[in-house]
Amino acid sequence: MEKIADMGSLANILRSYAGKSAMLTFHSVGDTDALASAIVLSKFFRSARVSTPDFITSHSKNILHKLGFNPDSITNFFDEGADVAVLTDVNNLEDCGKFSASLASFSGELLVVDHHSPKTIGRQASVYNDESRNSASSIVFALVELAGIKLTKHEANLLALGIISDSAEFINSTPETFTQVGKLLQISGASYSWLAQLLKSTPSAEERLRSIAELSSAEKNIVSGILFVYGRAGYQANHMAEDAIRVGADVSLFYTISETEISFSARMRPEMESRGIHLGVIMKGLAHMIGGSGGGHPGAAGAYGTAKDRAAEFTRAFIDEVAKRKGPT
Ligand SMILES: [Mn+2]
Repeated sequence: MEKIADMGSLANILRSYAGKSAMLTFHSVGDTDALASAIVLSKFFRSARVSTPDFITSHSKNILHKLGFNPDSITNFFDEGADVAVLTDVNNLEDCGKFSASLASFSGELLVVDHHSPKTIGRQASVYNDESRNSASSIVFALVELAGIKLTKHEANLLALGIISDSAEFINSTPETFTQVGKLLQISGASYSWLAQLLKSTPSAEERLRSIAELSSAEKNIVSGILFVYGRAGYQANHMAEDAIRVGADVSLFYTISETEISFSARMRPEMESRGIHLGVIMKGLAHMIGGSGGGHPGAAGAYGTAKDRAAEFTRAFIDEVAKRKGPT
């Protein structure tokens, strides 16, 4: 594993890849930042495919669709034949779910572009990690500018949404966040209110009714001063978890069960991060309980696995882990 010292060196590496083919991928359950950074980075290659280890969130799927991209072009095909595999928005193989093993044995080069705290990768890889940036999309836009690559209006909007969504709509931002989003809006000609609307797309009356019903039947408990809201979601666990935070929960955890697996989504109010709680770390640590994998960001994370009957144990362990981490670090 080789650390790439600065963005100039990263740009040089990408320049040297111009004639190559690439497969770009990201953490399991790809979000808007993961997708935006992968899709725009693919411009640096002669040919490229963006693949997800499992699926992408329905929210980001919706965003792709509304911005004029084809969400079905993102498949979960692992391209063994690519010259280069690129990981964005993730810096370890474990969080790449079903692609982990294939990435470990991938015979081509591996390039990592990420903004999370650095991790070790147990294989040859070139790694660019910039924790000072709040999103992978922010790194990719800086890179695009440095390399003098032109963005289409769609791409500019997508990168802007990657940055905005990972900054929790500017809550975790730096002056650079605003500068970049400003430049991207200039390129696309879109208004901020239109983009912000895409992040909030109002569900149908039926969907909202279901959310309210599910939220009111969810479990609610205060443990160590933390308000937890949790339970089974009939439809989309991530939306339920987000709704719970919106109505005042400190931490939420919802799951869905499909024919083959159980899938959890956890969310947390941003202020809780100062207590040293990192949901991504917690979900990753507990995923073995459901025979699968997990991970994500401090305030938004997921886990899925095949042990469909372990929902209650997983939930209990999750609450214990979060409550234990209470207190400033
Ligand atoms: Mn990200």
